Amino acid sequence: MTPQKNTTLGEFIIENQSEFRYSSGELSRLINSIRLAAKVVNHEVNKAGLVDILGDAGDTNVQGEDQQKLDVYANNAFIKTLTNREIVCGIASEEEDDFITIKGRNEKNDNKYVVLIDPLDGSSNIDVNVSVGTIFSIYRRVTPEGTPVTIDDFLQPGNKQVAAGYIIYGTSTMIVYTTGHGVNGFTLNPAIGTYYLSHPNMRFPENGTIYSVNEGNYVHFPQGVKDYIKYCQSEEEDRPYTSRYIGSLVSDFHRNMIKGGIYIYPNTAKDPNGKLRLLYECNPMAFIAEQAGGKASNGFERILDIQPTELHQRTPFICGSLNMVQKAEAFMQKHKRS
Ligand code: P6P
Repeated sequence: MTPQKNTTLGEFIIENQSEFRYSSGELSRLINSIRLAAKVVNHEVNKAGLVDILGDAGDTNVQGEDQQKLDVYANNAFIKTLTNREIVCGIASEEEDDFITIKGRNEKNDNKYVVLIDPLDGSSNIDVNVSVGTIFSIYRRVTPEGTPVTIDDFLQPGNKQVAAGYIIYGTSTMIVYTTGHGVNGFTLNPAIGTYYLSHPNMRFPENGTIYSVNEGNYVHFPQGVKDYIKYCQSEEEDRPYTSRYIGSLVSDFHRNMIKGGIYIYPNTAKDPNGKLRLLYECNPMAFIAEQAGGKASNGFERILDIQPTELHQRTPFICGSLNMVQKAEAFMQKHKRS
């Protein structure tokens, strides 16, 4: 049943609590804590040009990327909010070299969930006032409650996620998430700080005419990706398609889910495993894509079935409208995996 528009996020969580297998209320509290952190980050993102929060934080993260001040701010805001709510037993973040262990009120490790997060995706867009986002992925721990979390709690395949979502700080601020029962989008009314259900039961159109890829790297792409891009640009049938690339995965994904489209970040000689991180970018976006009727792979296998081996591992990523992803995979699979 499609939920009614204008339901608030809080009402929606309560109304759908029973849908969640472990309906102990903890996941609801977890989603609520993400909602709060998103408001805090949104407040800073929206006034980034006005305060000394732009520019480089003077440090680099584990990815070797310059940390923007808002990266650090967003990372701290989500970690602080998730820690204070005593629901998670561990957090892994793009901005943290290793995972963070969180103890409960009684100094025990008896919370049930781990959260993996890209606190500010697309941060290179911050200084030029282009939309950015937060991506989150939630799992139940696999190690015994009461014991300290281990890396095994984080290295779970994406098909074990219990929830995933993103916040997009764009012309409006939205939370889009799934708990495995479809995808719903909530838009923030900044005047009162409340999120309202604006996009119930979001679905990827099966077909689309938008392709999102950084064509500046074209010469370094695998042959199958080059062939697919030339297919998109050919004058036959319903083509040429339109090329749109924002430089923020959350923004390109969100537009493609609404209008129909495909996002591709392939491997290259420079980045043999691609650029995007499996655990806190590709797995959550793949879970959302599949829940919305779309598809996500590395060109050869389903993203959600990849067994992770490292916290910050990368993967080639193809995601979007079902028929477009299948077409791209067909081109890629004509060539041996590079
Ligand atoms: P490039 C942002 O850093 C990000 O992880 C995605 O959000 C975005 O789509 C991609 O990298 C942009 O990378 O190499 O095209 O600038």
